[in-house]
Amino acid sequence: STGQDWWRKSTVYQVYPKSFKDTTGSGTGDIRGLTGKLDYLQELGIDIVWLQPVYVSPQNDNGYDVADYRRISEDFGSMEDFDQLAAGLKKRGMSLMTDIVVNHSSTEHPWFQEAKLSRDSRYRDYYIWRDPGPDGGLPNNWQSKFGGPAWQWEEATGQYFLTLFDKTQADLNWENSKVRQEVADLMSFWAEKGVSGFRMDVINLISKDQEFLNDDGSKPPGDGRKFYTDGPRVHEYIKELYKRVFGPHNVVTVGEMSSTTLEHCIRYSNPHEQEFSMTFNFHHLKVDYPGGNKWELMPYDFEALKRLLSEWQTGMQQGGGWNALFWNNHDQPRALSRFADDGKYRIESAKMLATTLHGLQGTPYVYQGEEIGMPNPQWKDISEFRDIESTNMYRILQEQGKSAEEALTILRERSRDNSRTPMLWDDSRNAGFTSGTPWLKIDERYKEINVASQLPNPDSILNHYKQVIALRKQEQVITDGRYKRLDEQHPQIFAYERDNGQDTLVVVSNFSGQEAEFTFPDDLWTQAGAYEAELLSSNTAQAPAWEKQMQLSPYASYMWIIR
Ligand code: TEU
Repeated sequence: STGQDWWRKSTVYQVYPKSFKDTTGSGTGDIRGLTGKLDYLQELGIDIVWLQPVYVSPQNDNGYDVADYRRISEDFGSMEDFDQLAAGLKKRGMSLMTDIVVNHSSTEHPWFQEAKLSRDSRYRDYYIWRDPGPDGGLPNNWQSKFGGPAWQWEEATGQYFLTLFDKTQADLNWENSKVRQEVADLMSFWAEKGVSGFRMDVINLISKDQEFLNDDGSKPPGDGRKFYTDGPRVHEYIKELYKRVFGPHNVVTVGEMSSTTLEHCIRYSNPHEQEFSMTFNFHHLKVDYPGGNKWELMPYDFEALKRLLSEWQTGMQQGGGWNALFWNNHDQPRALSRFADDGKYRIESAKMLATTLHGLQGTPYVYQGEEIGMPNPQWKDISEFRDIESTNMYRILQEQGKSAEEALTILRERSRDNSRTPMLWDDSRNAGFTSGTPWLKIDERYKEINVASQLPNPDSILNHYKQVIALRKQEQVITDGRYKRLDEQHPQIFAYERDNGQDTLVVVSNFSGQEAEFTFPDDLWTQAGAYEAELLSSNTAQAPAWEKQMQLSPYASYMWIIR
């Protein structure tokens, strides 16, 4: 069915379990810690909890290197703990979404452990093996997303295997129908255990052009991704999964689309295609990457941010696709520090980002800590970082000629660890996250920024999130209103409307630390000016009167409805 699906009015809360809540003193979070916080999430108005990987894993990429797809790692608890979590969510009318990481497995997975021993292994073709290239070197020039070549040499059998990410994350061979059946079986296993949603990791990379040609270095950056992003059979593979798992179990699904295009995301998420319910795309989170390069710094391009958000709203709407809406996740620095102000105007700008995102069409994702305004931490030195991509890049940037200090400056802004510091529950030791030694540093500001201090405060960031999340269920126009941008290249303001023929929603946000003046376009004002607009959300004590011209204070953000 289209348009009526329950998850189109849902809000998802993303849990990075390693950093959410530790109940054993191990210093890393666990499943019981999450189960103990379900009342908190229910109170926030969350419908779906996305639990990131808790499977058996060597933790080289914090669980995105899976060594057993059906077993819970002891680091996070037991299968009984998982069952209690699922029951706890069900009891509250909430849903559990789990992470499925099947573009690659850990090299410690039994399949790989057997495959690497012999070219005749029954699991050999579960992975992607190639002979050395004509010059005796690497099969081609593809680069890993975490730096270095995308091929690892296996001495025993004299071949290379493909690793688009860490060298301990071996790409699975989706050309092999046995691999595709294994994935369908493992997803059905979890669906039968009560999982009603799946997030599929870098799922648009699973179909590789079988020529494995060299990348000629043209755009996008010559790292080979044009030969495996949205590859030749990707839609076929996802439709097959829909038939085998998504349809029969009626689960909500979100595909993480690394790079990708609007056209593909329409195909991935238009219900008539029977592929995914929705897609994550990352174009709006690359507007501070000079020439698409994550490891160079520049102030973010505000006009590009607004243009991309608008293009994807309009494009997906016209194509019948459905966006996963997000500012934050465990791979990105905190949006509060990146696109707004984590200092003087921290509270106003955290609320501004929430209002701006939650008025858009799609399913919003709240990443743990975002709802209390957690910023990027202050990193002292390289020893504080844990992320494999960050520690690799600290070395690679210096190999490329940057000084250690320059590399650290880049890491402070770009590192995925920025969003992985433990959740701040209260002002007790370690912010109430653990009684042990936290695996990653606790943000110094935990005494000022934590859940306990915000729960009772009606003006807190937390209660602002609760308010905007509730609006999605109250106002149909947020689900189906046609999107239209209202600001013409304004240097400070992002403004848009949503109109569904009954109601018109208007959102106006000041993304700057200065006063800003906004004038409604004539045509909107002609229609709307005559009506009294009802203020649905505000992040300042006084909202401007409903006038054609408005003055907005720094990071002010408002949502009105005209009925
Ligand atoms: O991320 C995909 C991915 O490409 C991101 O890691 C990001 O684009 C990268 O940091 C490049 O700068 C998924 C998971 O979300 C991520 O945590 C995993 O590390 C990755 O896949 C491999 O499984």
